[in-house]
Amino acid sequence: MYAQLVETGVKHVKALEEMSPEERHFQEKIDAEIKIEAKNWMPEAYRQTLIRQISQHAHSEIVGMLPEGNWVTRAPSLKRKLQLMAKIQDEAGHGLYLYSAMETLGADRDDEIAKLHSGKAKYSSIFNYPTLSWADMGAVGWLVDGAAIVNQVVLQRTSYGPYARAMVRICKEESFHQRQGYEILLTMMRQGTQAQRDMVQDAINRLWWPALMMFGPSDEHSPNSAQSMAWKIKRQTNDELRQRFIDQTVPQLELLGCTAPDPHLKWNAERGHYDFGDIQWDEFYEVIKGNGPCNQERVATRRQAIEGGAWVREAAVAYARKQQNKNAA
Ligand code: FAQ
Repeated sequence: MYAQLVETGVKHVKALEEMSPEERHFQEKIDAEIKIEAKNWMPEAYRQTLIRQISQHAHSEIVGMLPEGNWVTRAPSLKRKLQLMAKIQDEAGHGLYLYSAMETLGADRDDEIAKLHSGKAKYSSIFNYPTLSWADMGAVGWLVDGAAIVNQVVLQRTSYGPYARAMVRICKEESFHQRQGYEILLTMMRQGTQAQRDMVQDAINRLWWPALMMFGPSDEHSPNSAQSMAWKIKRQTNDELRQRFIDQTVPQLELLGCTAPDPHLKWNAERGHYDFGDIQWDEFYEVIKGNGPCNQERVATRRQAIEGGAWVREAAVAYARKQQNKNAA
């Protein structure tokens, strides 16, 4: 697959003979599955690719708290509310590990967050869709965390050590999120009223395609994949991961007694995979350009949170300074 990507020439990937001795040594380490650590030499483009991907990933975790935060005050029971709050807090933790991993590459957290707030930085397209009913809390956990796991399990083997290690704990927590989401949906389907079952199907209808878009553009239109695969930042391509997600999700969909909004979704015995219909890539590109249903609202909420919390940070710094002066006296 990697060779195929190089052939499509999406972005030029240097062959060994085009590399400087330092670059060749670096690539040999990668090929030998030796992790790259923060203080090791690395090509500047490798560093920048990681800062781009890890910061986008961190922003996704933080912005991803917002669609679920929308339902904390309206959870149907105390138990559901506690579960949802625990999940949202986990996502905040994931953002913090990832910002820390990004800082090991020399990036400045405040600068990267400022890019998010000015609308310059990307974060996962999925979080620009609204969460309209309680069933969306189940569908987000099942489909969105489910898609995130498929992508992140592979990232546990990414070539940059701090990113790979952050992924180990994140994956454990995401599996809990995925199961709690699925359990919400199963409960609604098996113990709920017809109106609740309809709500589940409606949530799946709205979130199915956006969940498939989380894996990014198809391989032939993915400018970063060839180089990221060569550097083993990515271990599998966008399309390979998307197919894996579909293959493992359809049996769960059937167990729920629901359907996907895709008339072309069908098991293909010859390929050993599900076939599926065309993804609306125009919609994906509009969303990542900032024109999705909730982009403006999400960025505005983040900006408000950072501005509203400024006094807390200022007070903490003033208090630390006061303690320092006291200790010095
Ligand atoms: N949304 O060349 P590629 C979660 C951009 S975590 C927005 O294929 P790459 C947990 C891409 O950045 C979800 N933008 O790029 C949770 C690039 O733009 P650039 C986040 C997208 O990096 C659950 C351009 O398109 N997970 O959900 C998207 O090689 C519930 C070209 O694409 C991660 O970030 C998209 N879906 O592959 C939290 C995982 N797809 O920067 C709360 C780590 C692509 O060149 C609640 N990231 N783009 O201008 C990755 O694995 C990769 O970055 C990909 C994209 C696979 C997302």
